[in-house]
Amino acid sequence: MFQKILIANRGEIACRVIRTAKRLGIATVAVYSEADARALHVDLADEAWPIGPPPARESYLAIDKILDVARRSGAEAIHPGYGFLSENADFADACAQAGVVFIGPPPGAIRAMGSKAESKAIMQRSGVPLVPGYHGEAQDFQTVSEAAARIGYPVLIKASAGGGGKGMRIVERPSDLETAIEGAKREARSSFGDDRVLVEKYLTRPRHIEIQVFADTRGNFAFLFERDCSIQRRYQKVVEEAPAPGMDPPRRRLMGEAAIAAARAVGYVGAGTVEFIAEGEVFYFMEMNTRLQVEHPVTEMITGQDLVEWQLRVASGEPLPLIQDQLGIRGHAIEVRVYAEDPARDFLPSIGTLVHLRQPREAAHVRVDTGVGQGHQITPYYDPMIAKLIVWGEDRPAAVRRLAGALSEYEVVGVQTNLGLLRAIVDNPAFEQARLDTGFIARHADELLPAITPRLPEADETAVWAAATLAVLAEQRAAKQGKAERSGDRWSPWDVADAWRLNGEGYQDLRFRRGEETLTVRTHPQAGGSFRLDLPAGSVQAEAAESEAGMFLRVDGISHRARVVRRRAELTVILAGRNHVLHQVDPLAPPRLEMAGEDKLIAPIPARVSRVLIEPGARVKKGVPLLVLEAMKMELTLSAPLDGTIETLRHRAGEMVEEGTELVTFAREER
Ligand code: MV4
Repeated sequence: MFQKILIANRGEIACRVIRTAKRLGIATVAVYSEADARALHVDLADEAWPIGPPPARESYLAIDKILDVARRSGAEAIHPGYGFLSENADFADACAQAGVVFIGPPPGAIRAMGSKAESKAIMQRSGVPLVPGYHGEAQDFQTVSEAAARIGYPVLIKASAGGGGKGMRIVERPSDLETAIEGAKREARSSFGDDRVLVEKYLTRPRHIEIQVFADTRGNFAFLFERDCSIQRRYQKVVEEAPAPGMDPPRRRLMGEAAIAAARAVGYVGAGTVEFIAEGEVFYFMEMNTRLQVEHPVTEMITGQDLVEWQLRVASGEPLPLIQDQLGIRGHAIEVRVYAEDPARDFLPSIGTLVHLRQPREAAHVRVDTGVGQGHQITPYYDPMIAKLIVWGEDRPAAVRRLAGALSEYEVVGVQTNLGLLRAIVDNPAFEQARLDTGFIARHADELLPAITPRLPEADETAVWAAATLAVLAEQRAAKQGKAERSGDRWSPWDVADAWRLNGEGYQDLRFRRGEETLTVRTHPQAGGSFRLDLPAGSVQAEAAESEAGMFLRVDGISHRARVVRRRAELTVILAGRNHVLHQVDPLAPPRLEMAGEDKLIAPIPARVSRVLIEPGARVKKGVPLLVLEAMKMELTLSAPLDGTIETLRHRAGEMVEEGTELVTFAREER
């Protein structure tokens, strides 16, 4: 077994690998970019080496820098995690040339499975079922249309060089085929520089079921059963679970053996995942991932195995820790990916500081794999994952219940998150009844992604205002007590925060703003530390007690749990599983500057200007693309907010811009 390994990754997977290495007594070397200098994985590792500026291509993708650290630190092996260099055959080759063990499959297997056409040809030879279709070189319309007729409509046109759904076109009838092929070719050419297409039988409601396979250097193979990853959004997995609902043992064995056949065909070693789309009784090969998947923890939870330990043992030449017949399934596990994304901006990454972060309490059957903590930054350079939440239950309903409970414990302030979507999925009857397929989110979009946030029940609405008000009053009391203690006259009447007034009952008015709504709450201190609050819905009796677990609030006898987090004048009240943002209005503050109107083009998130599409002086119509921004391997096209003449372009291609930066100004006469 290794004495010291380097983890060529960051975030939750780096922390996760370090955790297993430590348990096995293996020393760990972390690498970090300037943006990650205070990241969690840097703290957890035995040693940490800087490898460059934040952009991944100058740090986590910089093969020479990583191998240089491996050499200088004496690391014998490198764990690539997932993403970054984990499926880069050239990196695996470079490790071998540097005499460092790459903890992953042989480069040849990576290359074979990296090519869509080659991987399908290998599957065909190995008897692994492929979707009925045509993948040939001849691309003339006659050939493709005859193939489509043979397959039977509906068919799916896909880019041969593509992946992740780019360029896919569903064709319901022959008359639509030619247009669809032209569209797919155009998109394939612009996305992949290769306009070849293939045509397949279209499965209308498929499930995404993948098999975890493992192979060692002694020719042993095993499959660690399946995961169902059907709930995806824009081809990104959102919920993963194991075992797949409704899977029966004979079919599981069939799929497992097909997956092992695929792995064996390429001389596989290490952890791999064979992805299938399945519908009814049939299942077809989609692709093979030659890395440890993000969702591997659900497999670990139902098999009781540590897959990173398996990787380390196999990479150091040991045999598989268990053989097939020693592996079994116990219970059910579900994982959700908690992301800093903004549902109001089509789930664009939400960049910022995790001012407040409270993750579910870890327990026997609740696991939180995270790479961040309170106060850490979600930056525009990397995947905006906050954590993976994984739960286990004796059966699926128990796991679903435990997941709902764990999700209710999440508290995040400082960035937007997808927690609302995750909670809606887990509460959705179709999910609870395991009616899953890859169209799940699209089909239930109205319930899962409501255009407007549904109003809270009256009692919760009142509780939100009461929580904010009592939090401010508690702050004032604490400040007065602090002042009294510092003044040396603890009992001075001037320092009692009881809203005492000459000739009348004491009261204090507090003003808040929520969106466009401004509200004054008159507060009347009562005996025993409670307050009467005059709210829009009427007066209520309210009291609160603060603890590490948050605020315990009682309003007219009804109790609520809440958390109030202050950021300058902004108060975020976390209550009933949602964040409610209020602003405390300081009556003495100057009037709020009007926000920039729609006649400006400002950067919605920190990003790099990747393309400028216009010149100063150009006249543009509203909606015309002006700039393309790039953040975390995603492109965002910004269009003209009005008809007008471009006055100035503030930033050139290649420059980094902060969120809120003004990018383009329009000539004054048209503002
Ligand atoms: C399909 C399909 C239905 N029929 N192929 C999406 C991206 C790529 N991984 C393959 N994908 C699909 N291929 C045929 N013949 C449906 C999908 C698909 C999908 C597959 C797996 C997971 C999520 C998906 C979401 C939409 C479409």
